[in-house]
Amino acid sequence: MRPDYRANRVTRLLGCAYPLIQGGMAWVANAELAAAVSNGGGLGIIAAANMPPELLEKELLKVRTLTDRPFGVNIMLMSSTVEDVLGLVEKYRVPIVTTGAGSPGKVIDRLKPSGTIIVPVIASVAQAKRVEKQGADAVVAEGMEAGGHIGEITTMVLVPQIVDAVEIPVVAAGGIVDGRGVAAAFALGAEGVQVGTRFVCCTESTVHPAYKEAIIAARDRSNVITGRATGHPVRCLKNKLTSRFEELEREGAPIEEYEKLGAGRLRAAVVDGDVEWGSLMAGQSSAMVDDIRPAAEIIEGMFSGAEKVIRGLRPDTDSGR
Ligand code: TUI
Repeated sequence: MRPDYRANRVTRLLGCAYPLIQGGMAWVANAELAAAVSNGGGLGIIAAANMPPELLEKELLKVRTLTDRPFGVNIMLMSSTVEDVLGLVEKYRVPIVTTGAGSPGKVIDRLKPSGTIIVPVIASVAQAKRVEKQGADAVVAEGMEAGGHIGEITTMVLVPQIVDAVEIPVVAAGGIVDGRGVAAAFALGAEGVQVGTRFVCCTESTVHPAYKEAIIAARDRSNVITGRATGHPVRCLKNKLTSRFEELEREGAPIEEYEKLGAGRLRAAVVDGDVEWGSLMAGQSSAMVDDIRPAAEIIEGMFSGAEKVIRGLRPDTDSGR
């Protein structure tokens, strides 16, 4: 029997069938991906990142043609376009907003009065407590297994601490790709999962095939964290770009050198498929991704897999006794 996720605080809050949020991956999370995830029963997300406002507007119009289910927009708080993004979220009545890479106080103050549901992605207990006080509806606790810009604490250790520290529902992120990961997240007290890397490799993802193949080829030690010296550590698959970043770190190069080297690299990877000099942001879970499947199948597989794991932990439930 399928557990009734409608009874879960996260699905009730987000209005979707499964307590799963798609990661707000810059350049990757467009209308096609968001619609595929929402149509598969999760919450699809369009990443506003540094998108020019007219492009984000196009994506918001497009997603409505592809799904009538709830979806969200991720606001990257380090972006210079935050004001424009807020205007578009209001104009198109986006029901749910996730935030990353900063403190979302201003976003909450601005969007809360119109009823927008706000779910900040955070990476420490202090940040979780702060966003709860600021009025967040739920929180995504993102461990350092995740791809892109990350904190310093693992999912295994971060999630239970945040569950203990706040009253609002906690969604676990970082390293989750299959039923085992979903079951583990729930065992730690999370009421949902956020999944990024796995969806880069879904059929509907418009990411360049070479990027998808790099994730599929990745093994346990294929990831590296660069940029610690800049205060913005980023996890990517190892390539020529990450080796050059490591050299800069050894040399103690000034921040401007990192910025110069990093400019345009994510776009180069996602759009042009430059797997040597592009920024292949991806989580440690890359090692566990070995195929490209439709988003709906991935979601269904994760939750039916989780059920099997949970049943296996309680053998008496299957024995008929
Ligand atoms: O935001 C992410 N992941 C990202 S953002 C991104 S774009 C980027 N590229 C290069 C450098 C920086 C950004 C790629 N991947 N995940 C959510 C996340 N948010 N992880 C950690 C945080 C975070 C960090 C600081 C949340 C709050 C925060 O508050 C700052 C403070 O003052 O405590």
